[in-house]
Amino acid sequence: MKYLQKSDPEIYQIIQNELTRQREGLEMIASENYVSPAVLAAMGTVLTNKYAEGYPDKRYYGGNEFIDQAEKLAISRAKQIFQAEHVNVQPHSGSQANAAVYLALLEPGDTVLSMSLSEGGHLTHGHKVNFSGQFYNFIHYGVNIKNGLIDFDEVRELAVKYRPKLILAGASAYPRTINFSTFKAIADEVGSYFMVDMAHIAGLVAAKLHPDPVPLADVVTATTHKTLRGPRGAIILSKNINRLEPNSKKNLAQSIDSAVFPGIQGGPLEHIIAAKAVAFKEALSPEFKNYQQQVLANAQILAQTLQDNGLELVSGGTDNHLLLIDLTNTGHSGREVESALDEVGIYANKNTIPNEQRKPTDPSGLRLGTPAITTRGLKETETKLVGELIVEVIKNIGNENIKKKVKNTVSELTKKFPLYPEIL
Ligand code: DSN
Repeated sequence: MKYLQKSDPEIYQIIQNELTRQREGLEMIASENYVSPAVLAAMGTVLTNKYAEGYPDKRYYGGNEFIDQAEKLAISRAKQIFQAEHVNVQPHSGSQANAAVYLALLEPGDTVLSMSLSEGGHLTHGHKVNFSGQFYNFIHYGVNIKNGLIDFDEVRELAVKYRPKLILAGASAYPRTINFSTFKAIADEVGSYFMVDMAHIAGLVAAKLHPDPVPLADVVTATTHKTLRGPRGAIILSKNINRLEPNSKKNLAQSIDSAVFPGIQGGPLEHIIAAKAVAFKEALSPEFKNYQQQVLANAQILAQTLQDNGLELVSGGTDNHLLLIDLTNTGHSGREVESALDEVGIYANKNTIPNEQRKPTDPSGLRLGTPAITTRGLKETETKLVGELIVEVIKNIGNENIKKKVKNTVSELTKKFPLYPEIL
């Protein structure tokens, strides 16, 4: 960093300010995490200088001897984690990964069945403002309004009615276990491809603490920076490497690879791919499983604390790393609460809830997650305290003295769990 400090003090200072914000705050955004210093180090390397369009041993540029070694290591480690037949580690993001799968499997206008964004899905699962909703004919299922669980009767009814070419499971704000076997049975019944976007739960799947979609789905996408705790990016896992795709000379894995490059991306980010390899090595360690168990234990105590203090959770609790507060009875909106928590150094995000009656920019819910605070070292006792602080802010949203008190407690707590002490 000393080179940066000298050559560009402005950007250096902004990065330092962000480091301080991260150190002095409690990160409760369910999709965020802190990478290890080793992952961070791999990202800031000379690998960023290299063009490597193509795949290992089949590049369009010379000089890729070491780049190939890094990418092959990333692929073999990801295969080992997920017992996958084929892995593409090049997608720059979850959105790119999903775009590549659609390009590989669908023609424009084809029908896809997925969870709606407002009930827990994702923008790239066919929302009308996203490319996915503009190029393909997405039909959406949601959750049962009474219990907040995926409504499989509705999924099956829609699948039988619309005969989608692809059924997509996976969510961004669903606090419960996803039953991939039932999705697979429905996909088989109607002859659809079955895709899973496990971005949020990839770390839990890696640690075998969530049912594994990999043996069931044709294709699985995952971001690498959420529970998987790697650099910002994504991977695509695919199977059926011996089956040729309809009207194609390619098998599924080859179709996915061609869709990523040259389909939607050019040169891969090899510094990020090296950092993915480092994160995958970490995910193969016994420590990683302990970490994921603690993520779940912390989510349980957080849910319990919020409920004990009168807050309502969508679906009545959580099975995974995230939970969704229905703020309707508090008289406050998600936006108000997000901003009040921001003031005290607790970071969360406003979120729609099932059957949302408000605007998406100011919805009725707040999403919280435990991956980042768990990486930081917080266990049940501290997570319970965090839950109590969140309740205190929600119940005293306009009270500056209480918020000041909460901010001081956040500050004391974060000092006990220093973040990146090795970075000056
Ligand atoms: N933006 C991510 C999330 O917060 O869940 C999904 O891509």
